[in-house]
This record gives sequence, structure tokens and C-alpha cells, in this order.
Amino acid sequence: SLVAGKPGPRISAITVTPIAVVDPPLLNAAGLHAPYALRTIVELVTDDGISGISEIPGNRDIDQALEASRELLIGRDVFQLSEIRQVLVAHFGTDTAAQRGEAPWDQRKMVHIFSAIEVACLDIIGKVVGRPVVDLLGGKMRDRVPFSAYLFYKYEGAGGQLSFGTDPNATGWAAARQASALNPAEIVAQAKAMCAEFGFQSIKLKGGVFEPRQEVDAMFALHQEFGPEVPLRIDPNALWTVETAIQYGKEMEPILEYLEDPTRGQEGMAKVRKAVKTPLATNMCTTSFEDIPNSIALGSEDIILSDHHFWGGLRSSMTLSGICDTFGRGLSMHSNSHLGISLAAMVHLGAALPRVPYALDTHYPWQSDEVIVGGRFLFEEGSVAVPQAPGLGVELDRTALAALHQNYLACGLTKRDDETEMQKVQPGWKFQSVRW
Ligand code: GKR
Ligand code: MG
Repeated sequence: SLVAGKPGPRISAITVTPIAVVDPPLLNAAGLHAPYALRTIVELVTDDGISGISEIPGNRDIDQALEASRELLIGRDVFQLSEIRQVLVAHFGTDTAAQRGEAPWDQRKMVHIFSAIEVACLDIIGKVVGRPVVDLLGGKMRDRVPFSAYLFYKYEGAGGQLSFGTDPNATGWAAARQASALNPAEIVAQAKAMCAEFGFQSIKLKGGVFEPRQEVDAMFALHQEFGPEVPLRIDPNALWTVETAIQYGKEMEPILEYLEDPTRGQEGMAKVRKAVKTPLATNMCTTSFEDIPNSIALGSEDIILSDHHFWGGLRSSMTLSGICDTFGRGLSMHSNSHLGISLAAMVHLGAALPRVPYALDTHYPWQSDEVIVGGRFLFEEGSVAVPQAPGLGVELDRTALAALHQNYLACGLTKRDDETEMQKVQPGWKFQSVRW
């Protein structure tokens, strides 16, 4: 029978729910994580009652823009993803590079909106055709997707209501996650606890917190503890000068798998890349398709850390993968504090990529809440099995969603602001885009 031209399921309802999830006091270049990380959960429902979901970083401006896009989206066929994107661009315009901001995380609006809508539509399409999202991205290249341990310097504290306090009854990783990590020995202890729980086989340290000597010492301490078979990375989020990056980059050549955003900007990265043998990775200097020509011209990195929340969705990330292939860039994945809907999308993408040469980033071990039925994802030997059910393969736990939305209302946060959080601990502390 002829199905061509048959309209697909049409969007009939859009629900945007901001939530706040417990996050420990993690340190980074921009300051300190608040006791709650904000996420936004988007649900689209079609006229024939199919629900599709997605998760993006929480930010009230983005939530409001999503609300404002409702009129443009109601009645649209979920299969018409290019048209949906075009309609959104025609209404809102596109983001500029400057809107990304200087913080470690991306602050553009439209990329998040595209991602939220596209992922929820793909969830619906998967349910309509009876296939997991990975099959909509070109098919499954692997059954399990490997992730890396993601270490943070941190103050003692569990986050959430406990804030800098701890739960004396916690055991295992839940206890280790509360401990302070302010020096190399404490970072090694954190790594051991996280790897014991999740089985990670690569390790990343979020740097840009202490002066480079301390952070580089922590990397050597990790190397000493885990040996040469565990790949290591450090990410100072562009806080080092070119000279500092070259000096410490050279020192760490024997122990690093890659060096992530050692310095700010494509020009600076290109200078470091010429001087240091270790591959350079970025989620800061080449962050959009518009940045690619200059990246290629300058040679600013070896590996682009994609993030479907910032690159405008899962299909855009597959496009990026093709571009990376063409220009000899590696591709891996960046992360922020997140729950299982984002993780499911990351796993489908990770399973569809032609190659996954580096274990992907995830903050998931730092979160304890969940918003999906069945609770938290399991990691085995550092990997997550690709969900097999149609669509994303995860369903909203509506009771959990309501509780996490209450957290959002109660905590009073409306956007991520690590500098303000840091000032509560160190009055007068100021973010500096280049520090050492
Ligand atoms: O969660 O503090 C954090 C990280 O610093 C995050 O915001 C970064 O975007 O993980 C990120 C990175 O790799 O730069
Ligand atoms: Mg990074």
C-alpha cells in the first residue's frame, strides 16, 4: 500500500518541567556547583497519544523559549525534523558564538531547544516504527557504550539538603562521593571508589581549580596508582596560558591519553598542539559547525567532544561525526550533570557512531536522583548497555518528576551560576577566563 505522503503523528501537547537534582559541591574553573543541578524535562505527546521525552540542562530563559515555541510546534508531524528546525530558526534566529559564553558549559539557547525537540521526536518516531533510537541514527555499531570516570576536586558534602554536610549512614560510592577531594591523595581515593563502583577503565580529572602544579601532581598520582593501562585525561577548562599548557602538557606527555582544553581559543590551542605530542580535545574552542572551518585552518584540536545538547541534537552529532572523519578529527563526548533521559540519548548516539576510540564523559555517578521508571542505569565495566525498547527505551517516572520539580521550586535556582556559589564559600572570588 502507498504510505508516502501519509501524515505522521502530530504534536498535540508539549510539557516543559524544570527539575532540580542533588549535586555535591564540585569545583571547577568557574567556581562551585550549587547543591542542586538544574535540568529540564520535555515531553511531547502526539494526537494519537504517543509520548516522547528529552532532557536538557536547566535554565529559566531556555525553558521560557521552549514554552514560546509551543505555538510553532503544535500540529507538526514529528517525522518532519528538518522543517521543525527551520520553523524554529525562522522564529528565533540562530545562536552566535559569543552566546556560548566563557564558562565551561554552553549557554546558547537554540542548540538546546533543537536538541530537546529533536530527541523527543526521535523517541516518538522510534515508538511508531518499533525501533530503538540508535536504529534511526544509522544502526547499532556496538551493544555497550564505554564511559570514563569523571573526577572532580570537591569540598566535603553530599549536596542537596545536606549541602556541605554528609550522611553518616552512606556506604561505598555514596560515602566516597561525599568526601572532600582537595589534593592528589584525595583525588586518587575518589578515583578508586568510583572505578570500584562503576568499573570505569579510563579516568578524567576536571582541572582548572588549583594551580597547575597540584593538578599535574594529581595526574601523576593517578598514573602511579592505576598504571599505564588506564588512559588518563585532564581538563583545565581553558584556564592555562599557552606557555603553561605547553610546559605541563610536555611534562604529562608520557601519561596522558589526551589533554582537554588546556588553553582558551582556537589560536592558543593550535599553538599548544604544535608543541605537545599528546592529542588535544575540546568542548570549548570548537563548539559549533560555524567553528569548524577555522578549526581546520588552524589545526586547533585532534578530538571534538560532542554533546547532543549543544550540537543541536543527535542527528547533528552524526553529521559532526562525518565532518570529523573527513578532516581527521576524533570524536568523543562531553557531559554535564544529568539524569537517565540524557544518558539514554548519549548511549544511543554512542552506539551509532562508527567509531568510539575514547570512553565518553559522563557526570552520572555524581547524581543520585532519577526521573525514569526503574531507577538508575547500571554500569558494567564502565559501560552502559544500549536500551533495546523502541525509542529512547526509557519512560518518565511521573512521581519522581513531580518530586524533582518540587525541589526546583523549593531551591529557588533558575540558572547555573558557579561563581555566585563559590562566593558563598570564598567571598569576593571571581571567575578569571585565563588564570595561570
Ligand atoms: O560540571 O563543572 C562541571 C564541568 O566543568 C562542566 O560544566 C563542563 O562543561 O564537563 C564539562 C567539560 O568537559 O568542560
Ligand atoms: Mg571539557
